[in-house]
Amino acid sequence: MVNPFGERSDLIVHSREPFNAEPPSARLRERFITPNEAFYTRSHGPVPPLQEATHRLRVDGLVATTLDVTVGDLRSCFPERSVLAVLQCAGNRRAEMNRLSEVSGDPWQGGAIGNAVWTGVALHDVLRAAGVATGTGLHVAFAGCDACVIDGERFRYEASIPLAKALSPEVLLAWAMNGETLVPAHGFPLRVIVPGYAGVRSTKWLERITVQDAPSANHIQARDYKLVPAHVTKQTVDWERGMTINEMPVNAAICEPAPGARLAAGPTVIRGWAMASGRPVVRVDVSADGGESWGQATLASDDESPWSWTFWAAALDLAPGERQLVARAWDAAGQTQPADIAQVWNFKGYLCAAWHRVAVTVR
Ligand SMILES: Nc1nc2c(c(=O)[nH]1)N[C@H]1C(S)=C(S)[C@@H](COP(=O)(O)O)O[C@H]1N2
Ligand SMILES: [Mo]
Repeated sequence: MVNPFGERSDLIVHSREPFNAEPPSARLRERFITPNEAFYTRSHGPVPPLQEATHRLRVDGLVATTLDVTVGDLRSCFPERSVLAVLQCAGNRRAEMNRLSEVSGDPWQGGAIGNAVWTGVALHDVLRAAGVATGTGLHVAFAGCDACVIDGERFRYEASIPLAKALSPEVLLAWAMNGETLVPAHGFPLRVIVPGYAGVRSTKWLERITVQDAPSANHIQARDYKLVPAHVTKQTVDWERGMTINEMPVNAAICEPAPGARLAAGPTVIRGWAMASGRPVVRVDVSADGGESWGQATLASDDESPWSWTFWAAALDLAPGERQLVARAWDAAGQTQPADIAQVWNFKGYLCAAWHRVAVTVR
């Protein structure tokens, strides 16, 4: 099954092969834990047909003992762990950047994000069992078995993270999502989950983990998913100077009402999500006048996991006219979001975390 959403008609499909699709924002706000059938999918190539019984994972590189294991071996050798964590594409909200000036990549609206309970084993347990090397400057690369084609180049998917993050307890090799076996589109039978990092590091269809002294040289790691300044173009980009996108910035989105909604004057409730990659979201401000004046939303606090998102809601009293609703979140370090898309625009359309603005008509 390539399309894990079933026959839902409200889906925003960016491409069929590979299958890239997101739910409308309002669907995301229905449940704090995103149901599997409402969770975006983002793949660079076709979903590989894999079987759990025969699938093998190799752990090699700077380890004392190379491991070659099945998912069953992982289940029986290591304690099971679960983490509630957001998975978000680095290109989420990219469509808003397109309105300023065109960016490359699928025009994700606000739905390339979801919050799920991931279950599997801790990566650090597996790395320790292999006798992982110690030292600074080491990296852990995750290879999938899917073949991607980008700019005419065909290659296996691979991404890496620093060893220090790989040894953090929240990083999992996961086989289940919200208590159900992963479906093929989400990485069956085994994927990496790197809470707090952009989705690109969470390799699906995992077949190899390599401990090495440099980041992966793969296209995905070396010539993509990097943040560059606004003046850099596809023609002038020097990928080595780009910043590797790992942690995601504090961000918030209005899920309801939808852009272009027609609302009755008077009290209206606006709702959305906010997240800050491991730091608590401490405040969400909302405005009904484009950011001239602000009030505070109520947070549906979540003590369960620092990797989860936060839901928020606010009551606004709307006067008739064209109104611009705005939301911005603050994290526990007192950091908030930039006001304008122009401050964060980049030709790849990554990390769109400017104030979220939704235009509505009030009568
Ligand atoms: N093997 C493999 N892993 C992958 C990808 C991919 O194309 N191939 N896409 C990555 C990207 S860019 C994102 S945002 C997440 C999306 O995970 P999902 O489809 O389960 O939502 O998977 C990541 N892992
Ligand atoms: Mo992504």
